[in-house]
Amino acid sequence: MDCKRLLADGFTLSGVYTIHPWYNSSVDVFCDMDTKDGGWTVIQRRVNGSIDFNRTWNEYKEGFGSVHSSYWIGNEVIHQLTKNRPFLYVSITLTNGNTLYQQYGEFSVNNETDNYRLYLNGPTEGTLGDSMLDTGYESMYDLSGISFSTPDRDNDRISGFDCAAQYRGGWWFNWCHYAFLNGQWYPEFWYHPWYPIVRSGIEIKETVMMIKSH
Ligand SMILES: [Ca+2]
Repeated sequence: MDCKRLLADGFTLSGVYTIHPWYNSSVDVFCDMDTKDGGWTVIQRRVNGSIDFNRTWNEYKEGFGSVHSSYWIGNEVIHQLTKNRPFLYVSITLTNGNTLYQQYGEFSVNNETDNYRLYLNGPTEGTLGDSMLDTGYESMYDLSGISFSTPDRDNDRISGFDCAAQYRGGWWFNWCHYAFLNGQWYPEFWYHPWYPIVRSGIEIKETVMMIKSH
């Protein structure tokens, strides 16, 4: 049971709900019942810098933060919720109030044995532009097919360099990235939140990553 199911059951207000991603499990999440027909399960949300996203492998696995403000729902939950390859919807709100978004047709995260490897597929559309799937030059920054890395576990594709430790957050790092929503909050240095539309140094007010099954 997820936010889409809750919406179908008549819960039409955005807010915090308890969902059951798999048998005998329960987890609190923020449900967005307004954006694009609602029913979105929020897996990442940041509204300020109060929650540090520079965390260990196990913290990213289990999740951290508060569903009432900023949180990462946890890679294990994301894995369980994405087995049917739902839509992924990303948004970034800037301090001038503008909200930019990008939607992808298919999103899933494999199990821990496979280092929570990302699968991402089109079609994609939005105002952020595609900085995850097809970034051009020799695919060095394409993130589909890439393992998850944290500052204490380097699974990126650069030998002799540790993207997660260098940029201080967990993510699917290739060589390293054009998109990275778990970076350090302003005024700390956040490298390429969503290049080239949201470059390093552009102040961010809110980020959201959310999913909805087809
Ligand atoms: Ca490396």
